[in-house]
Amino acid sequence: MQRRLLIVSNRLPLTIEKTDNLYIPRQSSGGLISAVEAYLNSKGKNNFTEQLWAGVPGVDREVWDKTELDESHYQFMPIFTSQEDYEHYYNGFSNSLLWPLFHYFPSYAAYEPSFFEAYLSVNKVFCETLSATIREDDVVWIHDYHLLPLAGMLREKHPNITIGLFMHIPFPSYELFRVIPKKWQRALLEGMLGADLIGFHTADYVAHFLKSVDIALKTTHDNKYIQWGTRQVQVDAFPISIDFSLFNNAFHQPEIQSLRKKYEALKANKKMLFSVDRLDYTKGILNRLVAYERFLQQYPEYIGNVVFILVVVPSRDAIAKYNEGKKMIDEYIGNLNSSMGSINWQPVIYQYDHLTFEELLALYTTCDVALITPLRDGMNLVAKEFIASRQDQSGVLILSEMAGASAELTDALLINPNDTEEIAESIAIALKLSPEEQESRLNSMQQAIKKYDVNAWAVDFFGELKKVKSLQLKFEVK
Ligand code: GDG
Repeated sequence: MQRRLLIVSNRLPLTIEKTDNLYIPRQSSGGLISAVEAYLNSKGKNNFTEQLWAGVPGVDREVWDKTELDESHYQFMPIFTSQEDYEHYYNGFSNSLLWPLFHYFPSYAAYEPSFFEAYLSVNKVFCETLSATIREDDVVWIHDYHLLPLAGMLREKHPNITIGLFMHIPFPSYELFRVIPKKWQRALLEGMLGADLIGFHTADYVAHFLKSVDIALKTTHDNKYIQWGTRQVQVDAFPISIDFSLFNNAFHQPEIQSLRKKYEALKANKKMLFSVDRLDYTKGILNRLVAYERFLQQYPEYIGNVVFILVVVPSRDAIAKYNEGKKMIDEYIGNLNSSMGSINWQPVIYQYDHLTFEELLALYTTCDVALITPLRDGMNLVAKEFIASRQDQSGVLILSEMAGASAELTDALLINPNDTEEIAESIAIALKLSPEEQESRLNSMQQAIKKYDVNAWAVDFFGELKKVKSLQLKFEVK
């Protein structure tokens, strides 16, 4: 049987911009979009007859209707909500409670009942819009923490549909989850259990989720299965990945080569450190800067001989914590450049803006060290992309142990992001690592990513979804 795939995420993977009376969609960036797009674009490797992507478009219906869309790989299903509800659902419950709490920042969490109500309302709008077109044999693939109640809502209306839910962020230990009001805990977990398969990046997140369900909903799980009413729900780890070939083959693309030359000229004979993140307190940008300054103090021979290219991509700027974070980063860089820099040398070159794919790849492949220091990160695709891009087999990855990716990328120089001395020392070690050692570490990590690329991740997820569904319904999914 051939079936449709309905992808559901908070936002559609595009940002609509107005130029000369024309509305032009530009692809948005972010980990979820990178991974799901990569899977959808791998033509011929999936078995679905049609692919639809449902989410909020970020513009009103009138503008949406005027936008020129490319629907060659999948069709868009826009979800329209009231502005106020969306604000409380997105900036409120999703990003001022779930995001900070699930990333171990409980002091940043806001417990506002109106946010919770809006969170449920917007999930209901998603449910109603989807329900209008859903078919019993559709496979629904829900993404992330914005839409935790949705599977439960859809299940009530369509008891037999196949639903997979994938969480892109960590699931915290029960000690953190339990601080959420009990009624909300139950709504979130019961909603999630509407899915047939719930996927997380790591075995730790799976264990945390199972424990939270057992305690909050008084269930007992059997290995990776939870008996929920008449259904068996599977909970499993699927470490998200990237399109390895895309990043690996980019090395010799003419545009990337010529940009690389430009960056190499900027680098001159200096060593180059590079990092790129969305603006987010979880990404550890400030502690990275503190550690870099410490490195320059501890190893003064590098003063004037190293440069740190720091790219921060604007994100969630309507939330106060993000604005405050931006100010602190701006100030820190200003102080560092003025206290240690000179007319001839700036320790940090800073861009607060999005990069094109070509610029990103040219920077991945020009730098000597990628410095990735999140305080918490579900996975971190930048780390995998950097490794895959190094077809020249040189370069070193310094990676936080608090990123999900550290469970797989064990040949990186792993650091604790709170340990300034350790990061400073690792930068010095990275800059002295022999070419043979760089190659051997890169090679083993490249093999791992190549083997479990984004397509393998999705195929693995759909394979398990098919198995758990056939346990319940005994039907064939082709
Ligand atoms: C969430 C989780 C998890 C970034 N800046 C630019 C740009 N990007 C692309 C990167 C990468 C993606 O965005 C960022 O992905 P990450 O995984 O590093 O981080 P989040 O956005 O926080 O993603 C994360 C992920 O979901 C997937 O499950 O790994 O833990 O937080 O692909 O390349 N791309 C371009 N220009 C930029 O300036 N072209």
